[in-house]
Amino acid sequence: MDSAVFKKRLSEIVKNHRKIISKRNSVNKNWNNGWFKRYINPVVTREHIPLHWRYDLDPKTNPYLLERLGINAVLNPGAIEVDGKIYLICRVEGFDRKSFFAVAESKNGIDGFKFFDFPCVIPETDDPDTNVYDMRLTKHEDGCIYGTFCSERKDPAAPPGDCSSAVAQSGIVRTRDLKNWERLPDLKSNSAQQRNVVLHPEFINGKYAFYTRPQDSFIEAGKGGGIGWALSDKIEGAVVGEEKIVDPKAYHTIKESKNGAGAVPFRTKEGWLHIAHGVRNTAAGLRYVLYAFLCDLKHPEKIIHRPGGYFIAPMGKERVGDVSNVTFCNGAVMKDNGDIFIYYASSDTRVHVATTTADILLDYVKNTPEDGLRSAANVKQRCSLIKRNLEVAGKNKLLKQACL
Ligand code: M1P
Repeated sequence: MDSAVFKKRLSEIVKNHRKIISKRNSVNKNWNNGWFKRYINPVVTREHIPLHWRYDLDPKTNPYLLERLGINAVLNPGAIEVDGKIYLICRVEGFDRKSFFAVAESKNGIDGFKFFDFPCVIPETDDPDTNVYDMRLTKHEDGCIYGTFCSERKDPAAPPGDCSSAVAQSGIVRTRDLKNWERLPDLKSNSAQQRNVVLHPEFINGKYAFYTRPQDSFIEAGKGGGIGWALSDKIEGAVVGEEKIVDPKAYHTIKESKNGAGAVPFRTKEGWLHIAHGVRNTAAGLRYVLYAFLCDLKHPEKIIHRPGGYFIAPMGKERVGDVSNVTFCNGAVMKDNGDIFIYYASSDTRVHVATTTADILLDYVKNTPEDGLRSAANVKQRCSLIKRNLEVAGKNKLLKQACL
């Protein structure tokens, strides 16, 4: 290939990449339930990954300017605010199925995300991880930023020929600048499988507190499951004993198959706000949705409000991707003024933002009725809403328009 052709291809890929990373975002006006704002564009996709992470840009070694190391998806970021900027530690998955972490930063949190110069280099332990993903970033009151993530290794008990069975445990890293990462020993617990581990941002009785998910097998919760809560005396070589179930999975709900803690909870004036994920089975496979709940300020292991149903479910194009019908969140940011940015991935493929405020979320968790757990109970709930509305509307013309 002559150099003119190389140059032409280069100008095309550069132009396309610039277009993607400079795309402004705007609110999707078709979504209007008042809980949060949805946005037209995803905030980070595989196409946002810098070109020099994917292409060999040397015409001598790559005369056709082919992509050498493709990126399949960018999903499930942990999130943190530092000096007013928002940083996402994204799970980036190569064409080779392996995930790694990479940090992207934005001034406003809704567009303009740009990756750091290099992906994160996460040290391995003596027992190397085969795959790492879904990091939660906790700004802890001990002064450090911690990342808890899923570390996956081949199940040593897998029979010959079984190349899928895996063991998932929680890896832990520590950083002060999101660039240099110190690997601490993995969390030790009594559970066979451990994913979706979140480090609570404050000490509890002088101990480090973790939301966990004790699970029997890799995909299925089995007899285990639910969001657990456990304390560790230390973070360097963290060990937890009994995992008290804070939020169990429940029959015929959005979390009937399994659930898991999501973003690091926000401290608000009325309690710790959580965004978690719930999973149920359908004829089309597992369906992952996000739900919210509020925990007591002094006892973060105690739920005080649990609205029924889901908070965010996949909508429109979000429904389709590598693993369809999935919304997943492991990162959100609350600014000092109460503005909240929830980062969620759709169908394990790309990352979106939903924005809301602490006041709105508190209103949502406190005033959305709990799931009645039976059709008849939920019809009763809805009839009582309708009756109250008809009374309130009375002869008020404006309100009556909403009661037709
Ligand atoms: O594919 C959906 C999600 O499946 C897993 O979540 P959980 O452990 O709750 O089943 C994770 O692999 C997650 O990354 C993925 O988005």
